[in-house]
Amino acid sequence: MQSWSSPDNPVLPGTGGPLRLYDTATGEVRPTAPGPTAKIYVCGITPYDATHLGHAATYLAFDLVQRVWLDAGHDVHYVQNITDVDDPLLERAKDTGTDWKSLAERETDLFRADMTALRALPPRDYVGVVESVEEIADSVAALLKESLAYRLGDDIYATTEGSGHFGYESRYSHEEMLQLFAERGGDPEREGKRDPLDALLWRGRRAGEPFWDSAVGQGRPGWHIECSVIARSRLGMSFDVQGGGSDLRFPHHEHSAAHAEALTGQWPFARHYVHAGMIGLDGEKMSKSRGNLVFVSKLRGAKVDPMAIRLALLDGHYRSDREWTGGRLPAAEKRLAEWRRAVRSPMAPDGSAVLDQVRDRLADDLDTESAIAAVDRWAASTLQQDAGDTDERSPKLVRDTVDALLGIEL
Ligand code: 5CA
Ligand code: ZN
Repeated sequence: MQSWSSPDNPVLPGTGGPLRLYDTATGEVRPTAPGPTAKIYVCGITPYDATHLGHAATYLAFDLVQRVWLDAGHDVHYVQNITDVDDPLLERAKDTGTDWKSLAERETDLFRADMTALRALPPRDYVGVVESVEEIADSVAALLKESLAYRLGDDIYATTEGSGHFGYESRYSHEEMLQLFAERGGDPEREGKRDPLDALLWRGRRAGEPFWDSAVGQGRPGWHIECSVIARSRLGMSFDVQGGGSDLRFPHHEHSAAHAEALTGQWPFARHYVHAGMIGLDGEKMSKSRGNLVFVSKLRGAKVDPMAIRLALLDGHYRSDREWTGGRLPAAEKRLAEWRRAVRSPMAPDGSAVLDQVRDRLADDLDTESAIAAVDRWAASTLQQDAGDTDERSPKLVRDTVDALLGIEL
């Protein structure tokens, strides 16, 4: 699939330090330790509706990971998938009388446009499930051959034993896993499964559903094996960061890891599992199924500056669940206007302290609030001295810092 275009990214003087991130699997903030090329996989959208602010917040958190690594001198190999065939997409297409392929294409286009407007750096590999069916089926066949998977009717399930580490990523109790599995697309109650937590690898052909001919018969891939295969084939095992929202901690990331580990006999799938908190509206997680959504494209359509949306979403720690309230956008617009006035002020002081502080704060598990506060302090002191006489002799360093590290164009 085609990715989206990259914004210009200024190179800052010097280099940033190593990025520390909270790892769900170990429960601690640990340094990431990439080689010359840092490798990251971020779970992509299921394109049956437009990008809402929850999606955007999650992708912006991982955009910062990429920016901090680039600033630390790494090349970055970023892979993202598109779940362009799945139950919710097919249901929405049916309910609205739309062809599922056109629906996926339309919403993926909108997502690309939203990400471009928000100045998210694009993935190097943007990979659809539909274009990956063959390689996914080959992996399912390999699991069957090793007796790490079994057939149940026309479907195929993975055993949870294959990896030898099942449960390490999410660290939930068996009871919690069972409950989350039932809530998030699993089928613990299905008769004939060897273990209730076994995950669907391949869904045999059903009447009225799209299917493909493959090494394991007719049908379509299950959810977790998609990301498992797409990530492993592009990045190999033990890549640096597997990312997504906290609702992917279990079962999705646990099973994706387990499938790859079972198949290769290598561990771990990823060296860090990183999860962004949920954005809520009116006390509930913002979700397509609940319908309580604020869309990025709607805000853009209402001429809201995407940089204000970006700043509003970054003004909160990426790991905390947070509410989108009516005051967030006006506050971000005000802050953005101040920063823009400050970088145009002839009184602006040298920005190297701002660069040091923003670098330091982002490297510490993406502490965006403190990074923003550092720019605020600089802007306030600049504007205090400013008699209101502005010109274009902008202090380039702060402008570049805010651009390269926070992704905000002033
Ligand atoms: N296609 C799968 C991943 S392979 C999927 O979960 N798609 S999604 O469209 O439902 O979500 C895309 C990303 O947005 C996921 O990382 C998900 O965790 C995140 N996300 C969904 N809702 C929210 C929310 N309210 N707040 C923050 N992140 C969210
Ligand atoms: Zn995924």
